[in-house]
Amino acid sequence: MTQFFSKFRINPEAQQALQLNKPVVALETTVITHGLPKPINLNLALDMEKIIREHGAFPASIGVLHGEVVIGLREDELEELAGITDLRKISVRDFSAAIAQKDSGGTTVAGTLAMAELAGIQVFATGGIGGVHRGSSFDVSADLQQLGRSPAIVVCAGAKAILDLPATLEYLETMGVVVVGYQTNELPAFYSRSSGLQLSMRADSPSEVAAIAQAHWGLGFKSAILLTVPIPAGDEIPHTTINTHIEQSLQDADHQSIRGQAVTPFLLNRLYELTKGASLNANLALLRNNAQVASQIAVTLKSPQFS
Ligand code: PSU
Ligand code: MN
Repeated sequence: MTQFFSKFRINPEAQQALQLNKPVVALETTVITHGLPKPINLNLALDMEKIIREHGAFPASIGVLHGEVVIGLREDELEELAGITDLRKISVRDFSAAIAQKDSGGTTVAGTLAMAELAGIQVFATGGIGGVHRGSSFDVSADLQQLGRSPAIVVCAGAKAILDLPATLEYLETMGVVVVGYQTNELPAFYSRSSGLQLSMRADSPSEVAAIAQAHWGLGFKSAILLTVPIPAGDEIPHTTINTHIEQSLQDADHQSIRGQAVTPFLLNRLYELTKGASLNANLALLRNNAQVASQIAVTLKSPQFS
């Protein structure tokens, strides 16, 4: 049988950290290419990497540059990704085209998870995952499928209320994803700390999270642990405030017939406009917070108790 090897590059620092069994935290790049406005996107990416280092772990931002999958983008490479408009948004189905056509792009949660698994990275920090979109359009993010396939701890602030949150939770259950509330019993709703949806599992410390992961993977399961961390209280936008804006942005998307991959970036941008920037501040705060929690967990996973 013919063997194909796609181009795949791990930067020397991340490579060495992995070889020496040091804690590494993967980061996605769709949030940079499609989720945040310039130039805040680059600052945020560098900020998250800094936070991860300050907490004793190594960051590995993952993306695709000129047809090459890169694990651990250098600062100049992050700058390049953050600076170009109209880059690809790379989910599982999109790698092949990006590689064959030597394109660049940001990897989604699904795409990043798949590459983190290939590289042997166990912890991944992001903002919010994709999910089941509202309505009956069959728009279900590939993030949910990939969470069912890749054994990693994915640290997020839940999923945004632009999605159908109850359906998203059901889908995660179907995929065998372990959804854990971090210091909460409820699924956080990204901008808001609560959604009213109860979770079956809660963990209050990094070692409780690590113990859950060890038990799950120890039984041979390959799915992810989705650690849902509420946005810090001071940065929260209350449900009632954000909901009217969400309804408005969903209506706008519908009227403008926004479909497919464009839906999530459109809604994020519309919310940013409607909240006059407040949604952006919340988004940045929860991303930083998730980088911190993820690095604490990565460090704990490498402690003698768990490795
Ligand atoms: N949620 C956010 N910001 C983002 C995304 C999600 O708050 O930028 C990105 C993530 O990369 C996620 C992707 O994986 O959007 C989901 O896109 P879709 O719904 O097309 O699967
Ligand atoms: Mn979609």
